[in-house]
Amino acid sequence: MSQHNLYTALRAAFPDDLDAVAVETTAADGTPLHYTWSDLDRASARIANLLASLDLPDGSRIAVQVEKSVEALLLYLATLRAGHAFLPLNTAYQSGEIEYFVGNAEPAVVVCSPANFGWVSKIAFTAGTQHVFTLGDDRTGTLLERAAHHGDTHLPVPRAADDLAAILYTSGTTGRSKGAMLTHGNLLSNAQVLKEYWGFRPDDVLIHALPIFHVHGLFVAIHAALLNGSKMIWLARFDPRAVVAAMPRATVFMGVPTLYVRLLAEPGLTREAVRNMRLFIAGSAPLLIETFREWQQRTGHTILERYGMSETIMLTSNPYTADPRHGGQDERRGGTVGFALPGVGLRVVDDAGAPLPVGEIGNIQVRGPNVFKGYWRMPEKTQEEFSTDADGLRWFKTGDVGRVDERGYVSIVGRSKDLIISGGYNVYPAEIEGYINEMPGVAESALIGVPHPDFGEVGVAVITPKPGAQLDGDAIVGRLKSQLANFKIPKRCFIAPELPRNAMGKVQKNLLREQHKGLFA
Ligand code: MCA
Ligand code: AMP
Repeated sequence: MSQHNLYTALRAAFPDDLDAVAVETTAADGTPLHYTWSDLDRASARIANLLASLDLPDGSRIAVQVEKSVEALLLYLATLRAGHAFLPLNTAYQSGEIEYFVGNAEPAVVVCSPANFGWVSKIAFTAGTQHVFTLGDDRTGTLLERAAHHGDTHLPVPRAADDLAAILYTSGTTGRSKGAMLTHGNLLSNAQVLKEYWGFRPDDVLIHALPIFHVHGLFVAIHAALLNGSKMIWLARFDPRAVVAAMPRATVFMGVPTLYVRLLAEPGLTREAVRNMRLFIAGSAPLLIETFREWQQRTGHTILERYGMSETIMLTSNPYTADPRHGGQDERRGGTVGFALPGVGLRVVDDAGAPLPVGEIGNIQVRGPNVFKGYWRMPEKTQEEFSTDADGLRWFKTGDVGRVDERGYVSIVGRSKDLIISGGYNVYPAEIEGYINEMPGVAESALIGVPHPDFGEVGVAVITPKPGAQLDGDAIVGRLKSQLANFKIPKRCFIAPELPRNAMGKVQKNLLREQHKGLFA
């Protein structure tokens, strides 16, 4: 069964010349660093051997909250090799958030930044975790110290396609986050489809400028490069100038729309700068048509927009070259997310679950080998999110609202889930409202998404006080900052005597959105 261990497939795609450079990056002090394919294989073997030496139960969760580094990538590869489940956590998460994830996932191993060891290890040990290691972004920490004592060869643990490879927490519309369980088969099948669909070539060079704790940076980008034996130019954080400077040596770039907006503000972005590039891919949030057009005019390149989710990895994509399934159509259409990827079933249904005719707007449901196994220890929630059709096929309810045109192009026109996507990060209003509502003097609150020129959308809170209470929006923001990841903090807080409600008593967020839509214009 070892052929289903994702690492086996990635390793098989490494080039013959293992001494060629696989990852090029820069240390924090500016020193250039090069990792060969052999380095990736041997260093991840050492960490896999360390994990094996801990005698962990099969399928243990390895929770990781560390700054981006090549060593963090090695830890991901090592976790696959060792047959455990990788659980990446956003570096912006604060102690309350980490406490929930660790309590819920019960990881056998937690890896954190050396600076956070004090509070993270306390949470981990309290939750019963046996092993806490540290990993800095400068090749320091106990993980590498311990791994250095282990051998640099390791055979991937045999895994079935259905075995768990990763858990990605994604917030729910109500209540707490749910852990989406992705298998080796989910990840590999999707990576193989994208490799073909996006025409990846061994001589491609990918600029990797995204965080590696979500699907986009961790799976879509890394697997695309590794499954092709393509080099990555690895940037620890997104810096538009550094991305433009890397372009003459690169061929592919992937980013959320905010990255494209910021690149367009960079004077160095010229046709000359992109002369070697073959493909720009965008996703994770809607790409504004203005950004799509401005990019075309400025660079001569047409951004390829695609759509996916943590639960499904990639679902649709605009074509890279002619798509024979769609009459040889090769146009990348702005404002659409393209066609359902090969192997992905996509349908649009009404609220009762009945399929709608071509062109009509409704709820998007999907199926395919990329669709996750279920939510970690939440069988009922999992069941609620799937529907079974008359032929017995199971469809996952995406919570996205859209349509498919007569040519097969999918457009996302809205969401049935109450979700704000800010700079590519998801913010679930219910979570933030919960924190605000617990503060003294607060009667109730509503978090709405309003348009923002940089982040696409940002959260704005409207809060009503209890009778006689005096509330201060800035103080509320200050308090939230100590409790929640920074991207979840409302950019503004308004105090209002009441929230608008409909006849059923439901808060009319659409009216609040309308009222505040020009806030950041
Ligand atoms: C940073 N800030 C934000 C965000 N990021 N505010 C709202 N939304 C954000 N996304 C705020 C911080 O709170 C802080 O505010 C200030 O900006 C500076 O923080 P810093 O960390 O320095 O910001 P940055 O480095 O400029 O980050 C912006 C960013 C980052 C590079 C756009 O947000 C980013 O990397 N986004 C990509 C997310 C991503 O990879 N998503 C993929 C999810 P203050 O100073 O007030 O504290 S995967 C997915 O969605 C699916 C499956 C898919 O289809 O791909
Ligand atoms: P996540 O929970 O981080 O996996 O976010 C998944 C959600 O991001 C999807 O359900 C969509 O709402 C949104 N999304 C991803 N890509 C796109 C896109 N290209 N256009 C519009 N929305 C997108």
